[in-house]
Amino acid sequence: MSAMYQKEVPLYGDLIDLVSEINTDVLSEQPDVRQHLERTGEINRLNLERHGAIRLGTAAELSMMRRLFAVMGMYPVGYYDLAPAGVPVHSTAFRAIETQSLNKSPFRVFTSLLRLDLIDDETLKQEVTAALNNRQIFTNNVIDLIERAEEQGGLTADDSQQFVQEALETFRWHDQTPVSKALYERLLAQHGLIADVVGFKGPHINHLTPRTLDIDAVQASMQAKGIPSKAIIEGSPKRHCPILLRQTSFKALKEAVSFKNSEGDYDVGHHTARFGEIEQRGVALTPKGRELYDRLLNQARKQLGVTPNESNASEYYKLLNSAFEAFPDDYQTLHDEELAYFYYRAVGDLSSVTSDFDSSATQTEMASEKKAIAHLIRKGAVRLDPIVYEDFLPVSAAGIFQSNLHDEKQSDYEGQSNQQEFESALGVPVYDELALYQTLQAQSLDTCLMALNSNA
Ligand code: OOG
Ligand code: NI
Repeated sequence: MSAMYQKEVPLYGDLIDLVSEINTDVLSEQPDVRQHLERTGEINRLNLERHGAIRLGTAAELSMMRRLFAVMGMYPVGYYDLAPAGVPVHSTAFRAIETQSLNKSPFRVFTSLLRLDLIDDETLKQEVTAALNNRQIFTNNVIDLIERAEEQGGLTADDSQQFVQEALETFRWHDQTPVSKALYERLLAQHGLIADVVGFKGPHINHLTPRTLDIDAVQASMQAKGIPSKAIIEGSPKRHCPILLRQTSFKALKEAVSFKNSEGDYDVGHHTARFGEIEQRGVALTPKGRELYDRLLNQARKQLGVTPNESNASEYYKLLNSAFEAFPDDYQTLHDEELAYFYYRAVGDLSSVTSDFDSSATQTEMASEKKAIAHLIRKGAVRLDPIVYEDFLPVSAAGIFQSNLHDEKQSDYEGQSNQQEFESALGVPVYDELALYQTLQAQSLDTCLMALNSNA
């Protein structure tokens, strides 16, 4: 998919080069970062993409997409409602859910479903439904292979190869549209995203996102090179201990497309949808940490008074920096105040601490367990490793969507957030991301305590 996208969107190839140059600089200037990445094995896949995004039109498409991702061990995690930000979709992210699988491939696909219930023009709604019911975004072969994988509990190596080739077809760009230019323009007038979903043969991948070790440097470098970057970096300000997710992108390109007309011929035109993005991830936050993050982010945005843009970017960063002074910036405090999730690792020389460590008390009483852990961390017998945030942020996602929609009107939809309807379209409930982090932390604590007990 990466090779296909670099070919389709050459500017994305330039972005990849830029990101890998900057990653190389960071690795040579910051040996501690290099050591950490070597220890976790991440160094080998540093410059690989971390996520991509697609937009779907119908419940049937979403449910088949869920089955397609399941073949690769990717499951829907989280529910994101973009309607309050004026984007008529709701979304989930397909990704691996176990630590081992995430280490092998942390790739995720942000997947949105168009909310037709938010279109108020009844005639247009009917045309949209007809156009969507008329398209088949999956090849017959991929559907056969999905069914085979479900029946057999997996695919042979040969079938897997074929599956990847067939699945790729769904994400390919088509520059000849199945709709007329007139219909496309009416869709566009309703909302840019509706035109992007309904006007095309399939859910072309609309961006891919590599990981950078220094997002501020990539943003500055894009601006220096004249790459049309998004006005601001979404997420927290630059910190010593990164939290959640920071993202920026280059804006979607205007691309030539041909619209099918009634003479069976094509009319020329253009469409703007595909872009490139960069991300930098940090530690996952607990509900308490997330609450603080949301409050500080809202505070900065309220103080700014308008949506951040090119002309107020430096003012916005100033407000953001000062708001986030209230967010502790060392791992020990983030842990002790239960703001973030961590893996507990048994390390170091245990003999110095085991006499202090009463395992029966730690296992029966939370309070004394916490105390014992804090003690072991201070003594250097237990190390905290941040659990990386694997998911997305609605405010950031809305910012990414909006920077690529070139319509002036900034509506916000009244419609209720509708997770139940999304899940019934999907065919299963989404995983709760917070529960997943909580489980990872709890499991690592058990393993850590077991290791300490067996060494005691
Ligand atoms: C998805 C935008 C959201 C992110 O990284 O938050 C996103 C889209 O434009 O389809 O990708
Ligand atoms: Ni993205």
